[in-house]
Amino acid sequence: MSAKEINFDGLVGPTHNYTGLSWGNIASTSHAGLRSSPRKAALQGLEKMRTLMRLGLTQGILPPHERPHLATLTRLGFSGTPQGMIKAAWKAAPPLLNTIMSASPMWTANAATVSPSADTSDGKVHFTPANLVAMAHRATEAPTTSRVLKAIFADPTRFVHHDPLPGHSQFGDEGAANHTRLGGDYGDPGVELFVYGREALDPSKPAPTQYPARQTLEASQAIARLHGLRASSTIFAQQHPDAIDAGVFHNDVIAVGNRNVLFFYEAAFLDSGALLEELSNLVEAFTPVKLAAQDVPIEDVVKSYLFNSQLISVPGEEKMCLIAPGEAKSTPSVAAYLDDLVASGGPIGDVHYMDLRESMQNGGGPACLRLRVVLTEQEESALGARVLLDDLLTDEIEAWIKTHYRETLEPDDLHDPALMTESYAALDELTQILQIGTIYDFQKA
Ligand code: SUG
Repeated sequence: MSAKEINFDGLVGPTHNYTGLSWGNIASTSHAGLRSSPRKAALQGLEKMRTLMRLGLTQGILPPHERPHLATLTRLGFSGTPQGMIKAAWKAAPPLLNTIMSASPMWTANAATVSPSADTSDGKVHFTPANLVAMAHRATEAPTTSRVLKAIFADPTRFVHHDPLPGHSQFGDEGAANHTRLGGDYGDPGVELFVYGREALDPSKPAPTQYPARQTLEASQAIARLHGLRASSTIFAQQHPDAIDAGVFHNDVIAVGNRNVLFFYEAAFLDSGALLEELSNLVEAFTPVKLAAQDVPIEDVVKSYLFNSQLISVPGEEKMCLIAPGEAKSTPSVAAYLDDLVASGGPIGDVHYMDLRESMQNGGGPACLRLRVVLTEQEESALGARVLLDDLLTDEIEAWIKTHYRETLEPDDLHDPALMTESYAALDELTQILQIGTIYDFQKA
């Protein structure tokens, strides 16, 4: 069956800010306290989407979540008017309010794990929203993500939605950021590679010592079971604990795959030898592209987010293309490596650099901002909302951003009650533009 990969990018929300919530994500902690630009962030993201469209790819979009997330404040014992709750939370502890103001759902690589219909035992596309339990500000995302995915992939004859895994660190799940599908054509049965940071049931196994390993083997195994994947073409590999301790909090910060190509850093996996052997047995014409540690130090890999590039097949082009962050160009060791890589005649023939600085300063590069969904033509035509971009919709979203988003936001602005009113009004309008129905709590009140 023929199928294509559609990137569903997260639209940056109106409260995009820097308060350093993600321990182990060096960009997030090192930019804490900076002034952000929600408008610039959203426009930078939209420009990436336009770039992929210009290359001939189908591009999807996922809406931001409601912020402030008042439901979390209610669960934490705050009550009264929304304005009163915000004031009380700020007074109790600003970090508490920061937690419910983060625009982190923009990084849709963490929204869910998705298995295409060619890989699943019932021939349907399976979705499991990530529980994101490792970080408090992200642990509240799954219910809204689930609502959004169910609204878009609504047809029960084609799409299956699982509940997020139980909310315990033993089942810590960060979604597609730790999941790569390899194989031939997108419509052919593929090999699903799950990369985990630690084995929760066996603490004697290697694990990072400084920063959290957010994804467990147990979570990855549960998703493979839920999705009905063939055991013979499902691989579980451990990320190198030293990489996590160097700031690689998700596998997509150190490796990226597409079809028969895996582009990765030498020190990405605990046992690269075994993984590469398994992949060469399972993937036809498997082509590993390895960056040696002696060519680029891991600090530059993390700083530049080289491996958080999107590796894409461009229609009509024989070679693949990287959609890389601008920081890869401004990091000399990485820029030189990429020039050589393109000139080498290997499977990667081109690099497009994108300015995503606003998202990057929170540790979110090109690949963090997108959820890959492989769909057949029939599945694509069954989508239940207006979320596939064309020029008209992209222009409408751009105008919507320019009308509603603030130019700048300081961390101290987050308790401004006007920010809530503005954000909710904007999001309410967006649901109409996207024809996605009622997905936010505030719309039900
Ligand atoms: O979970 N940053 C995100 C970045 C996610 C990147 N995603 C992938 N690698 N796929 C995170 O650490 C920072 C938010 C803040 O500090 O407000 C943040 O959540």
